[in-house]
Amino acid sequence: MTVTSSNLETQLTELQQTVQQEIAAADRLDRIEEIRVGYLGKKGQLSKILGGMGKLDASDRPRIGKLANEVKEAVQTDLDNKRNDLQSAAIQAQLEAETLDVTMPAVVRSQGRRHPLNSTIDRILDIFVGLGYTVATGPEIETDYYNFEALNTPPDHPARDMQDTFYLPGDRLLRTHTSSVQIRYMEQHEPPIRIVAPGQVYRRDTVDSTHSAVFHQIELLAIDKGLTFTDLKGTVRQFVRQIFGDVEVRFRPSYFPFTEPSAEVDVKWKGNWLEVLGCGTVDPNVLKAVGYDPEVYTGFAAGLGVERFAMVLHQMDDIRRLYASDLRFLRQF
Ligand code: 2U9
Repeated sequence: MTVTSSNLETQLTELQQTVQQEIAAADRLDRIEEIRVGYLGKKGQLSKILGGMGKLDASDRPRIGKLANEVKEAVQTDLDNKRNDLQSAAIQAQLEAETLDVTMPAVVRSQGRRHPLNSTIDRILDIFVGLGYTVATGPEIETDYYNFEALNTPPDHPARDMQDTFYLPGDRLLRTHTSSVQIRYMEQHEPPIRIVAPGQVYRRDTVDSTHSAVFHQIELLAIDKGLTFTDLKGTVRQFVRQIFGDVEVRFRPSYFPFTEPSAEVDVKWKGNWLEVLGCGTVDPNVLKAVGYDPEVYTGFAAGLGVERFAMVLHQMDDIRRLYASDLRFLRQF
């Protein structure tokens, strides 16, 4: 095809129209770059058209050259404008996608918390660990030996009655106190011993507002050379004051098969004497049962009911609330 100026003019105007349509239709930024390279690039359509310039009459060249420049600038401007439009639209879309509605109601996640029984156990154990005691645990299913016999509880003792203990088939029973843990521990360790034994215990009690067939105890035991009832009193006083504050404490004589002498401890709480634990000097028969020489070693022990402590500390009137899993109750703690 011969190159004429009108020919080139037509090609240039057509090119401008085609590019403008393509630019108008472009919907992505990389498409803009494709169009630019395709038309204005070194090997693009415009260069190809201008390749024919050399064959033009010299008199036509300035006019066609000017027209080519105008087309190029117009296309470049269109490309720039469209690129800006697409970029703004992209930023706008991103902003909209990332918008935070600060007025939206929060998602309320309910938070778990310690059960009052567990927090009471932790509080009590922390005090004894602070006094140098080690936490010891043992089985809830026990033999008569570990639950009664080794603890100087004779076969005719009322605690052994079918009415008071849950017996299982095969000479097994559900432990009625955690004292069996201390017997097992003493069998495995030589004095000096300072242990605290928390755990669930079982008694055939009729359930009411202050009794449960399953409850929690914490018992402590210290065995060493030269331990006396005075050491027991000091330890109990220290413990009671850490739990209840600066209260009056009173020791009343009592009886337990595994301690001699034995005492019950009361604190003056909101104007009344309140029994909080039992304790005593370990009976020599218990020491003998685990192979300790009672002429060399003495010791003291104490036991308390965790539910009772939790109820006193949190002013609860019914032990059954501690097992009911009622969130309206538990959320108070
Ligand atoms: C060994 C020797 C002695 C543990 C003791 C008590 C006194 C006591 C009760 C408190 C309320 C049980 O939960 S309760 O019903 N316990 O009064 N417990 S002395 O004496 C021991 C333990 C282990 C080897």
